[in-house]
Amino acid sequence: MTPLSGKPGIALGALTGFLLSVPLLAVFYAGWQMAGLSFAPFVFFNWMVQVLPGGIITFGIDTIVNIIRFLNLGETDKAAKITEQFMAATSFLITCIIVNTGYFGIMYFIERKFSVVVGLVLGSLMGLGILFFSHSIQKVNPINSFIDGLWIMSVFLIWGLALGWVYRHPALSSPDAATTTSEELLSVKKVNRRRFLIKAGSAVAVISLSGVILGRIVGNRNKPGTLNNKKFWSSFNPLPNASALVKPIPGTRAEYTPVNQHYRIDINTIPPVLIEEKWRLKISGFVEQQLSLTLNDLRSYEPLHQFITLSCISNPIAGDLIGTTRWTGVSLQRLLPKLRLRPNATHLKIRSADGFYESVALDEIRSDERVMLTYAWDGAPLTTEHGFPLRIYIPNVYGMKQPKWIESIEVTDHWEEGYWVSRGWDKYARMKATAVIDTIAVDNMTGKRMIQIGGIAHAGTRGISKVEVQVDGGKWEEAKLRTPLSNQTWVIWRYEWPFQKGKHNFTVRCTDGKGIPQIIEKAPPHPGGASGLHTLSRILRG
Ligand SMILES: Nc1nc2c(c(=O)[nH]1)N[C@H]1C(S)=C(S)[C@@H](COP(=O)(O)O)O[C@H]1N2
Ligand SMILES: [Mo]
Repeated sequence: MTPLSGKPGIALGALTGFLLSVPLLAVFYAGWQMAGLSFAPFVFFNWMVQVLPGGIITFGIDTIVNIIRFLNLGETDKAAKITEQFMAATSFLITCIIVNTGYFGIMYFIERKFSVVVGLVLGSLMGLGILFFSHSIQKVNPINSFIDGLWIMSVFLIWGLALGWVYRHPALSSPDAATTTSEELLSVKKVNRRRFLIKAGSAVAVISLSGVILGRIVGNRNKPGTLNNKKFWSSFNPLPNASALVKPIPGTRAEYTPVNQHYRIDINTIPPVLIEEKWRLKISGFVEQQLSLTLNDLRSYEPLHQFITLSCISNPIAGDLIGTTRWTGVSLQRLLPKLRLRPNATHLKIRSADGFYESVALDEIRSDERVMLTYAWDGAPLTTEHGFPLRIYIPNVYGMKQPKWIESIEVTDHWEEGYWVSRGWDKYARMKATAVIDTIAVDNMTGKRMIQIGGIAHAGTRGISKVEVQVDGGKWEEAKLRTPLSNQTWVIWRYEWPFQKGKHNFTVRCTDGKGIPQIIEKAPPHPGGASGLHTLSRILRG
């Protein structure tokens, strides 16, 4: 379409929108990687995630987890984060292209000489929008929020400026019916436009590539203390069940999960980075006096060490969103006298740097010393991904009730729904008993010709009293149980079955420490955690 006014059309709006938003993305990426400044696409995406209704998000998470498992894309949590980051970048790009096209539309009605002014107005609106999102999701960055704000605004203003300038560029204007006198002039115009677009495209490529390359190089150098230089407890100490007689079948998942292999699930595209020196645990509400504790204050209490299996409620049967390590912290029971609670206090509302929250009953804390403010995993301070500097441990419930990156505790006189409960997940989120086959050691059958089957069973803090295996729908046979790391962790089991040629189905089930069998009925993770039996088929050849 050729506007009569000679103004560039909508299609050019979309094209230049693409050309302008790619470097925008790259510049934000460089700022994030090099200086820890806000990456606008993630701010935008995280805000959308928090604002959209829980049902849509839950559906989104389930879909992503299912696709990843279906396509066998590797570790669910890592693949999910990458998918999420990809979605964030794409939706940002698309939004920018739409805005850009909209601008070309608006300019239809506005004199061309105002193009830069309108571009700047649009840029500042975009910048303010991102600032607003970043403020409302309480993203905490080490960087000074004034500098961050300045950065976001400047980048968007420059973007707006570029937009206005590009719009006005003579090469983009359409041949005007009145001024186009000959075919020749028209083709000169076309050539000019093509030249301009090629030049602009090259500029975009250069800016974008340098942004990404700079970001990568400098970003990798700036990465804060990676895992290898940390002192992990397990590198120097034997596990408490090291001498247990029942050994795992090779191929069973590691009984003790290395911290860098522990699954990670949270609502953040990039985790909040808190600085120990600046961080305080603020305690307010129904207390005689408000408190502000440092991490060292918490470390000065006698530490409690607990071997714990944590599982995400989104973990499907036989999924990998579950892990076991040694948690260290201060029992909340021990801390209570220090809080000087008022008589009407009944609950603690725990709030995190990312806007996540959960409330815990004081009754539960008083009756269970295991409820713990945790500051170390495997003997080292929590990593950024896993909630540095402080997270909570609440026995027997899924991870959705256990905030990481805790910043404050408000003492209240009532129960409140936690973050995921108010988004449609189970109120209690009590861990369900599940048993999983990790390995059927088919090629390990020389010698005695026994098929070795092994895996884990888990029932929160209720423990596991029995695991049984069934082959081809036959009799349920008891597996051997390995002494667990603690009664708060999963249990490793093993079972041997005399070799028989052909295709066979292996099914496993468990009974918790209280003698209650696991739920056999299949249920998806939403809303109360997955249930059902795990079955694997193998073809055994002689
Ligand atoms: N602040 C905060 N804490 C959080 C979450 C979150 O999104 N934000 N996610 C929860 C969920 S759903 C799970 S499964 C666990 C996962 O802990 P991990 O990532 O250390 O394994 O953290 C929990 N704590
Ligand atoms: Mo979770």
